[in-house]
Amino acid sequence: MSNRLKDKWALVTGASSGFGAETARQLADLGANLLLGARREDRLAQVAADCQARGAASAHVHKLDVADTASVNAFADWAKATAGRVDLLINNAGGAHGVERVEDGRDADWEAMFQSNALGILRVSRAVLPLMKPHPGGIILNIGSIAGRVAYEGGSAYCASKAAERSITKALRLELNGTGLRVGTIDPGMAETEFSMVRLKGDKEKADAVYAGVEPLTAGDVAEAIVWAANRPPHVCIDEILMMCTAQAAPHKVHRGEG
Ligand code: NDP
Ligand code: 8X3
Repeated sequence: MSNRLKDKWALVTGASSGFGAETARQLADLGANLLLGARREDRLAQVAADCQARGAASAHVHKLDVADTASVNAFADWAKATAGRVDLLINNAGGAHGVERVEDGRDADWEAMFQSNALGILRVSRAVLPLMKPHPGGIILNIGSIAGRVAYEGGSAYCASKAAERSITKALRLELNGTGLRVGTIDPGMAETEFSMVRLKGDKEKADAVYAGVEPLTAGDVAEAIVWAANRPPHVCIDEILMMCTAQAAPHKVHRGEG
C-alpha cells in the first residue's frame, strides 16, 4: 500500500486513550507528524513517547477540552505555531455518559455528550479549517457510531449526539466541496476501550459485562479503518465506514457465546 501520510501533519483529538491513541500510533508507523490533544496530559505524553518510538516524524501534545471554546482556540493557535498547517484532522474526542432512559436522564450527562460529540466537532473544525484550506488534499475524519444510525433504549442523548455528528459531517462535506478537502465519518459498533468504563462511571463489573461472550472490535481495528481512509489518494473521499464486530449485527443483535 502506498504511504501518502509520511511527513503529513495529523491532528488527533481524544488521543489519550482508545481509538485516538491507537490512531496516533498507527500514523506514527507511517512517519506522520502528530499534534495530539486531550484533557489528560500525562496520558498524552505517554502516547507521544510511543509514537516517537514507532517512527513518527514528530509528536507534539497540548491540553485540549473540546467542550470549551477557549481551550479549542488555544489548541488551534498552538497547532498553528507548532506546525503551520494540518493535513489530517481526526475529530475523535468524545464518549457516552450514562445508560438511563429519558425519564431518569441527568442534565450533566446529556450536556457532556452533546458538548464533546457534537459541539466539539464543530468547534475544532472551525478552529482548524484555516490551517487546512490552503492545502487541498487534506481530510477531516469524524468518529461517529452505529448509535448515530440506530437508536436504542438508554441511549437517547448519546445516539442523538452521534446523529448530530453525522449531520455535521454531511454539511461540512457540502460546504467544502470545491476546496479539495475531504470529509468522512467512521462509525464503529461496540469496541473495547475505556468507553464503557466512562459510560458506566467506573463500574468495572458492568463495563466488562458489555463485552461478555463477545470478541468486540479493538481500538486497533478502528484505527486501521481511520488510517486506511486517510491514506487514499487526494481524488478519493471515503464518505463513511460502518464497521461492527462479527458478533454484532445491530445494536440489539449481539451473539454472545459461553464464558
Ligand atoms: P475512550 O474513552 O478510550 O477515549 C475517549 C477519548 O476522548 C479520550 O482520549 C478522552 O481523553 C477524549 N475526550 C473525551 N471528552 C473529551 C473532551 N471534552 N475534550 C477532549 N478530549 C476528550 O473511548 P473510545 O476510544 O472508544 O472513543 C473515541 C470515540 O469513539 C468517541 O467519540 C466515542 O463516542 C466513539 N465510539 C466509541 C465506540 C466504542 O464502542 N468504544 C463505538 C463507536 C464510537 P481525556 O479524557 O483525556 O480528555
Ligand atoms: C458506541 C457503540 O453500541 O455502545 O458508540 O452505542 S454503542
